[in-house]
Parts: sequence; structure tokens; C-alpha cells
Amino acid sequence: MGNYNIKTDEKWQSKWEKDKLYKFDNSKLDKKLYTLEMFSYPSGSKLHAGHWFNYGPVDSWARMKRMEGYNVFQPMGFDAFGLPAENYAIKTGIHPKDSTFKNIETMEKQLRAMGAMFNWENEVITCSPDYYKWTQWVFLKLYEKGLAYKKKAPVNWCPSCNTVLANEQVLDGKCERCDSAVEKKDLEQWFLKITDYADELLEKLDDLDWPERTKAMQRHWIGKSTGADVTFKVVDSEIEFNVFTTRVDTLFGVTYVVLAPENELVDNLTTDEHKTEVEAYKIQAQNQSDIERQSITREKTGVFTGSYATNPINGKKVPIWVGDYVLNTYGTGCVMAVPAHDERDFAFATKYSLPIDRVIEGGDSLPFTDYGKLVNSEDFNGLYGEKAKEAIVNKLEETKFGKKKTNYRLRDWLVSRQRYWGAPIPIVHCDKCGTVPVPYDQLPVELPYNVEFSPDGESPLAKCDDFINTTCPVCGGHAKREADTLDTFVCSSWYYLRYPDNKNDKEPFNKELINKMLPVDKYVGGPEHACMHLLYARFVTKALRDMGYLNFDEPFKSLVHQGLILGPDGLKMSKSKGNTISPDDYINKYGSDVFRMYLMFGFDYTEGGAWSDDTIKSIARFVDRVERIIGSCENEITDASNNKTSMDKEEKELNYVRNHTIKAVTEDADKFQFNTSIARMMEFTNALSKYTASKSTKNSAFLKECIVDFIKLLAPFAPHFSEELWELHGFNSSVFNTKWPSFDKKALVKDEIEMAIQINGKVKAKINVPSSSSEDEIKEISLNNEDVKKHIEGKTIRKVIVIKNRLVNIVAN
Ligand code: ANZ
Ligand code: ZN
Repeated sequence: MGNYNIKTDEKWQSKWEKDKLYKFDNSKLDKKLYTLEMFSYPSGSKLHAGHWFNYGPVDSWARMKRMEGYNVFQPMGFDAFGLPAENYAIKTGIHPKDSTFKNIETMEKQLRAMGAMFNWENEVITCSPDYYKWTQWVFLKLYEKGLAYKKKAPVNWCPSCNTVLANEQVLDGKCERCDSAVEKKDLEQWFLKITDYADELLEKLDDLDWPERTKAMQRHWIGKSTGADVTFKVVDSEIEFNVFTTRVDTLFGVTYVVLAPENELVDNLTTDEHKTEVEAYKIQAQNQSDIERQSITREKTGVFTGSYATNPINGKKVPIWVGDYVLNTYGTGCVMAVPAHDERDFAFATKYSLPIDRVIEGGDSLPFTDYGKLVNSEDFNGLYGEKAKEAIVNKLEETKFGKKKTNYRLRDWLVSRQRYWGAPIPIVHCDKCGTVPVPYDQLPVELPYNVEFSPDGESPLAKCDDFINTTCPVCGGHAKREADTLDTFVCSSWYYLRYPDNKNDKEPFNKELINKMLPVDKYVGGPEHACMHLLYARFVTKALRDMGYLNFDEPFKSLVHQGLILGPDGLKMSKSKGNTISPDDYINKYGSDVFRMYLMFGFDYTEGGAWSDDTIKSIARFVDRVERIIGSCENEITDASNNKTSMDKEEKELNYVRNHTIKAVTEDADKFQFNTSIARMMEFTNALSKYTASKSTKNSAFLKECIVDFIKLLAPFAPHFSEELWELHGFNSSVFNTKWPSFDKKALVKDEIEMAIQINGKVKAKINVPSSSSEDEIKEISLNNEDVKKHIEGKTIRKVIVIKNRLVNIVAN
């Protein structure tokens, strides 16, 4: 065993802290690099290998960037409000505030033990009043701009726990805690109008350096779709309704229409004869989630209302049905059904024996869902796709029975929670003045400590008299505070704006500073946030920009998702499955650098994988070996006077590996390919070892240069260990204050190149040629090679093909 261990970590961590080595200087922002990792939730289960995998390698990248001359800002904090702490409190009676701050303390210690260059003086904790004061400020600013509003909306309701459930607490339509069937209940809720930004959120995705998959998910989530609203009149009635369709070219193929069960027209359209059946169906549909209802594989169900509507294009009478495959929250909540050309309609029509009329040519069987030539469509026969749509919409517009329409799948963001552990919504309800925002100078609206948070159907804050009763800021009369708290995603939608100016008590951030610090240059976190956090943050940035606070459009220029580290059993790590890996044990045994390098070497950063510690020992051996080899060069390092001006063959070879390593590590690490970076470092180690072992008189000046480069290259990946080596061998200051090595292009050109010679497709010989050789020279050397001569004896050479730097191909018979 070598000398590196956890003591080395501790030594350097306290030295770095004492020297304020990583303190961010915000007066030099021309080469700033804002590196951000998604902050953690302070849960009781402490930091696990997954956190480490998120933070450790990114810190290595940031360290390299620092050495490249960037002014790196890498803050850390805690996303500290939310349900887990509250649920834990309900179970154990420990107050969420107490458990949260205790967890934060533990996690901070663990994060420090990692030795990352976090700017702790910029820490942000979302449940601290000095932070959520500004979360409330953001909410009020959105409210002022009409981007926050209240409306009735259905929530998940557990009748047995008497409480509202978040979507993630509903499993298969049942309450996660008690297994009762979850119901829908209409409650007044606060929303943020993210839909105002739907178009920009969609368009600006193109310019972002983000994983394509994530951009595709956001595109899908926003779900822009262009089509038409078509008006159907109800037969023998004044009532009419619109359907939204993306396939107006199929209008002649409509054989029935379907309304969502919740559609407000359903009661009016249901004839007496069908009342009981429709009522029963509505109740049944109520408890299905939208996701279940949209499932393609689920059997389609529905009931007939007894009424008919008229197809505006041909006057045909079609039956009106109710079916839960139609969502009330999308389009108009009604669809025109074209079973011949739509899968869902086809299944439905087949089940209920409704007519299926083909209006598009093509395909062997129905449904045929592609575009094609129109048939059975009167004047429009023979038209195709877009042309057909255009012609039919024009006709509808003329007759006032329809118009072009764009729909979005994106919904406004529901931000109120009937929960305790969140930022109070800064609103007061006054009988006289109505909804009144809390004046800015009265922020924060503090979350009271003594609150009964066990669920009983009401927001916990509603029962806290001291909190809820207040005076109206407008009229001074008696008023009640809003009892709901904000979704934790509101807290995390703007935290990156607070870090650089976290101590500002006059404003959420200094405008001038923040516009220089942002956007974030590199954001790293899990892909599970693709459609929530990452979309909310983009929205809030754009809204604050439009209010004049920010001068950039997007918060995160470049995004990387780390892969998932799974348990040894290949399953997601979780306490309940007992397959979690605690980094602490490994760090105690091997030191944090070995653990960090193991994570980087053992897994592809964006892929992750199942945990196995097979190769952690080989990383520990690698560290020992480096220590030994560099130790053996002590004499050359201290006395580098043997400075031969020219390099011999061995020195040229080592110099090649050295420069090749610099190039490869710099490029690979920049692409977050840490595993190959470390593999290159191992090769460099081998080359150093070979050189030092084979030479009795070494070129000491040259060797010293190689070792200096080696330690610098290793430093980002093994920060404590490298700092120790740096000091041990008499180098001053911190290795992290030195310049990242650059490579010498000339050294990468090898004097000689090895080439394979194939004769009739089979490798028969290897040759070494000067790298400057021309094609003809290479041909000549090849044909004069003894092995080649043997093989071609007596044959006629038909062709010699030279593939530069690799191969000579001789065809002979
Ligand atoms: C007739 C039709 C014929 C349709 C055809 C498709 C194919 P996107 O792309 O997602 O916007 N639709 C409209 N509103 C709906 C709702 N509230 N619930 C469920 N389905 C709804 O999908 C638009 C298409 O989905 C619309 O075009 C409509 O069916 C259906 F051969 O209209 B289509
Ligand atoms: Zn009032």
C-alpha cells in the first residue's frame, strides 16, 4: 500500500479551505464558467453513490477548466422543501424543519469529504426564509404580470387519508399510503401561465446544446399541433360544438363524434332513454387517470347519448357518443371519429358496430393512417394531404363551419399544494378587497413552526390561527392568508439566479451581476427532470427577462445528464431494497480520489450501470504505482541539470505518449468521457515506467517536464493525491493554480510508421516506413521486403494499393 489515503484528503481539504483556494472572484467575469449540478434533496438516506457520480466527475471537469484559465463558479445547495420531509414527519413526529436541517448538516459533511471545489459561501437552502422570501417575490412578480392566477381544478383525493395527493403518490389509481381508490376533487388552485411561452419554449430548443432525447421530450410535452376546429350542429337543436382535428382531410369519413365524459354538453345532449347509462359511465370514467385514458392498448369504451350531429361538409347525420378516450383537457374535448383512418376510432367502431367509411386511398387494410389521395370526398376527390386539408379548411372558413387552429399539449403549471412544508403563497384574502398580494416590504411570509401537519383534508396552515388571520394590506380590515404552499418546483425554478448573489437582502439578485454570470455554462443532472424542472426554469427565466430583470433567454446553455448508478442487482438503488452503496465505507478504505476515479473509470458517464467494485482495487493499485514511479524519479526532479539537447529513441517515444495523452485527456474530459481519459493516464504511466526502468542515465530535464505534465493531468481526477505529489516533489503553491499542459503538435508526428502488408487480402508482413515517405517509396519498400518477396515469388503483381499510415494491399496471381 502506498501513502495516499483519507488523511491525505483531510489534509488538503482543510488547506484549500484555509487558503480560500476556490473562492470565486466576481470582479473577473470575462472568463467566468458557471458550472452547476442539480442540487440535492436533503433526505435521511444521506449521499449515495449516485450523488457522487453526479458531482465528482463534474468537479473533475471543472478543475480542468480552472487550470485552462477559466474563472470557475461551482455552487452547491439544497432543494429542501417538499413532501418526503413532511411524510417522514407524519410517520415519526419529527418536525420537517428539524429533520431537514439535520440532514443538510450530514450531507454537507459528506459533500465536503468529496473534496469538490464547491463555493460553499454561495450556498442556497430553499427552506430558509432568506431564500423563500425571494421565491415569494418571484411569485408576486408573475402575479403582477398576470402570469399567476387562481381557478378550480381537479386534484387527486384520497377519501380515506382525507388528503390531496401529488401525482407521484397515486399508484395505479390507488393511494400510495392506504391503497384506497383515489378520487378527483375540484379545488381552487393557483396556476402559473407557462402556456403563454409555449411557442418560445419550443422554438428556442433548437439552439440549446442539450441531449437530443431531452429536447425531443420537451417538444413532445409542449406538443404543438396544427389542425382545424370544425363545427358540428346538433340535429333538432340549437346546440353546436367544435371538434379539434389534425386530419381535416378525412372529414368525409366521419361516421360518429365522441365527447369526453366530463364535457359540459353531455347532460344536454343525452336523451331520457340513455340517461342512466350515460350517468353510470361518467362515474366510472371519473377515476381513470388521463394517462390510462390515452393508452393505446387499453380497450376503448363508450356509450351513445341518443343525439345526432350534422357533418358540415356533406350534411350527413352522425351519432354522438361519450367515450373516455377523449380527454376533456385537450382541444375542445370532442372529436370527430374517422374509423377508417385512425387506430382508436377503428377499435371503437369495430367494438360498437359503427360504420367505417374509407376516404383515403392506400394500404392493404384498414385503418390506413397515412396521407394519400382522397376518395369518396365529392369535389375534393383526387387531392392529397396538405392540399386536401387546405381546400377543405377554406371551404369550412367560407361557410363559417370551421377554422385553422393550433393546439398545445402543454398545460398551465399548477403550483398550489395543500401541504405544510413549502413556501407560503404570499396572498391575502379579504372579504372587501378580494385577492390581495402581500406587499413586497412584508416578505417573507414566514412559515410558522407550530403547525398540526397530520392530514385531515385541509391545508395544515388553514388551522394555524396565528398564521391565517391577518389584516388586509389594502383596507386594514380582517383578512385571511392563503393557506396553500408552493410546489417545490417553484423554489428550484430560479435557484441558479440566487447562487451568485445569495447574500443580497435588498433584491433576489443584482441585475448587473447576474446578467454577467448567466447563463449557466454547464448544467448537469438526471434526465428525469426533462419536462418539469428544466421546463419550469426556462419559463421563469423568460418571464423575468420580459419584466426587464434578465437579458438572456435561456438559463442553461449546455446540459449533460449523468447515467444512473444501479445497485449490484441491476435495480435502482433504494433503501427498501437494501441495495444502496454508501460511499463513506469506500472513502474510509481507499480515499475519495480512488472512489472518484473508480466511478469515472468504471462507468460511462452518461450511461451509468450496475454497481460492482471489481476494479476499484485496480484503481487503488494504479494510484500506488504512480506514487512509486514518480518517487523513483526523485533525483531527476530535484536535479534536472542533465539536459541533453536532443532526444534519443526512448525519449522520443515517451514524448509521443506524453503529448498524445495531453491531447486525448483534454479532448475526452471535455466531452465528459472520463473513462477513456483515465485509460490514457494509465498508458502514460506505463510509458513513464518503461522509460525510467530502461535507462540508467536519464535526460533529467526532460523527465521532469514529463512528470510535471503528468501530475497536472492527473490533478482534476485525483485532486488530493495530485496535490500531495506536487508538494512532495518540491513544487510550490497548488497544482490547481498552474496552467493545464498543452501539447506539441510536432511530437505527435511519429518518425516511423508501422504498416501492415496484405497479399490477396491476408496480412503477411509488417514494415516500418519513415513517416514522410511518399506512396511510391512505400510501394518500393514493401516489394523489397523479404517476407513479401517469398509470398509473391513466381506471381504477377496486378495491383499495389497504399492506404496511408495503415496498410499496403498487394494483389498478385
Ligand atoms: C379526426 C382524425 C382522423 C384524427 C384521423 C386523427 C386521425 P394531436 O396530434 O395529439 O393534436 N383528438 C382531438 N382532441 C382530442 C381529445 N380531446 N382527446 C383525444 N383525442 C383527441 O391529435 C389530434 C387528433 O387527436 C385529432 O385529429 C383528433 O382525432 C384527436 F384519421 O380528428 B383526429
Ligand atoms: Zn381588504
